[in-house]
Amino acid sequence: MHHRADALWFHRARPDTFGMRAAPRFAMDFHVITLFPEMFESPFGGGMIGRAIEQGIIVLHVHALRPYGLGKYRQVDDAPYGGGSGMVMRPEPLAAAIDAVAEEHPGVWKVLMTPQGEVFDQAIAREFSARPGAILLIAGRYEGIDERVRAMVDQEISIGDYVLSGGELAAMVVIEATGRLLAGVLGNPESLKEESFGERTLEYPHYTRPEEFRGMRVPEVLLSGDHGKIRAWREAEARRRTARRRPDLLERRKF
Ligand code: 6GU
Repeated sequence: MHHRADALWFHRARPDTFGMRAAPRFAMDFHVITLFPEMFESPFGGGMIGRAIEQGIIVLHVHALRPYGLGKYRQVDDAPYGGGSGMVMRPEPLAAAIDAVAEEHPGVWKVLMTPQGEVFDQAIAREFSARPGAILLIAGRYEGIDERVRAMVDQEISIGDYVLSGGELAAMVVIEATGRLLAGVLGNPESLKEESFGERTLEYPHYTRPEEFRGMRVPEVLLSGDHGKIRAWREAEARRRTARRRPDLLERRKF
């Protein structure tokens, strides 16, 4: 039997499960199935997501796949039928791990991390952050996973057109991008509002002190104190930049 003991927990007990609180606070559970649970330790030890985990806004459950492996050696992969190089992840350990998580969290949204999936973007991050239930991210390794695992998941996600050795980093990208959209994770919710403009355009250029650095001056308009003019300048710059660097964003009006 595989129980909670098999999962590594990198979060403190959720502080908002009992007692009084000033305002109802939303918490989101992420589950990950991986052969390398250690990979999830330091990336979430600091920063915004680390703090959100400490505060119980994000609850991260990392489930090691190895205990679900087959036989004495807890085998999780095998040679491909039909021949060819590399190993393929067998379906049974993944199925057992997925079932174990789903049993504890009925209705959990199951996502397979794979380069063949739908490409993750800000719209999917938003969808995920608005989901009522937990999200399970399944990180594959080796050359691939047995095709029949696809029947066990709700969605397949890639983080872009390049090859990673495993889905772990991809899963972390999804957790970071989704987690920071949850209420209370960002220090300043205003910056999220400003970003929604930035979803179909790149950001405008930012400047801080000093006024002159190595011969480069801060644009005068930013020193003018005229907030209407500043807003107009920023929007124009953002649009100009997007047209130059990422015209695809202007064409693809998804948001
Ligand atoms: Cl989700 N997995 C792997 N192995 N490589 C990737 C990816 C995922 N997304 C982009 N490249």
